Amino acid sequence: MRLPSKFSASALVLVCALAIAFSATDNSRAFAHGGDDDDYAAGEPGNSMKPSRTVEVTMSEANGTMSYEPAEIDVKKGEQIKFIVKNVGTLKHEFFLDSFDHNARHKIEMQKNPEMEHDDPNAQSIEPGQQKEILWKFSKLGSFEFACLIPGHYEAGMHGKVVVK
Ligand SMILES: [Cu+2]
Repeated sequence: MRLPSKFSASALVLVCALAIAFSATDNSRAFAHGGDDDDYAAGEPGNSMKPSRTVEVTMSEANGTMSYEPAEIDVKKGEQIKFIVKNVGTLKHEFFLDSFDHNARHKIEMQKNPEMEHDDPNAQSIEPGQQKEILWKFSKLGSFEFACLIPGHYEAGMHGKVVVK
């Protein structure tokens, strides 16, 4: 007889905790938007004092497509990656590393504000002929996305994924 009521009480606590967690997350993102997000879904900013593996990623356009090379990168959980992202194309591009969900939401914001510039630990805007570094620690398991959220670029093929195992 005690078990069901205990169960529902703890279920209720769990629901409340989730509701609070979600509203806190929403608030922090809403607050941070327009500036930088401190809510990183793909892991955490890297520490330059710690070892890292370098991965070069090039961005380009050709034959009506836009792409990253490589478009899929495998890492181990806890691994720190130094992305050297080179724009070898003729248009400005971005490297935006986040969850698929966050990128999808940010893409909608960029449709309203296409001139948005990014200079964050997980996101850089890169002019043609330039390169930037992103040092990132993949502290969470799962699949994450790097994408260019300049209107039209994602649809033209400019996205890739990082699989953390
Ligand atoms: Cu682009």
